[in-house]
Amino acid sequence: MTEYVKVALMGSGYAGKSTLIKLLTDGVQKLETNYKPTPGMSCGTITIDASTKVSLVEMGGQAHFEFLWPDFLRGSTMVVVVTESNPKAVLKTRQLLEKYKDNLLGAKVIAIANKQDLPGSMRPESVQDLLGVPTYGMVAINPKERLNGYKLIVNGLRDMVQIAA
Ligand SMILES: Nc1nc2c(ncn2[C@@H]2O[C@H](COP(=O)(O)OP(=O)(O)O)[C@@H](O)[C@H]2O)c(=O)[nH]1
Ligand SMILES: [Mg+2]
Repeated sequence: MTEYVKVALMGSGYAGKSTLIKLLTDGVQKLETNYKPTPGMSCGTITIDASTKVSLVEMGGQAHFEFLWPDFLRGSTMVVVVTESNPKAVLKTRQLLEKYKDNLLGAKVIAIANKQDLPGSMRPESVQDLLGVPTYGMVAINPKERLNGYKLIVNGLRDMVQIAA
């Protein structure tokens, strides 16, 4: 029987959550780069091993969806906080983490400092100092980052669920 593990992507609109789902999801080849705000929810599947699949889910980031976040976060084995890497965005993300910290209890939480390709990006270590959770740099529009991103999810889940090999 296949077990589905829920991994929720959390973060402001425009951070790169949908792009990350496309980067990591089984069988998606082409990365679209024109921005469309996610209406409601978006979801993709990652196969980990014969009996484990990950449901990677994103909640629409716009403020008018925020009241749904606690429900959306519930039952997540892992929460990936996605942020743009400019200082203003990182501070906004810190506020979000503070506001929803009770909803993150029991989940493995990591952050992705996305858009490292843009000038003026903070380094992942500096973002980590502000966010207080393990933080990894990413360029979600670069297909070469697919394996890196995949490893972040799998290694994060290793503490939480049984994974073969
Ligand atoms: N330069 C750059 N742009 C990115 C990167 N990741 C995402 N984007 C762009 O940022 C915009 C918002 O991305 P999206 O995934 O829709 O954000 P979401 O609202 O968090 O789902 C899109 O135009 C993406 O192409 C990145 O690593 N670098
Ligand atoms: Mg989106």
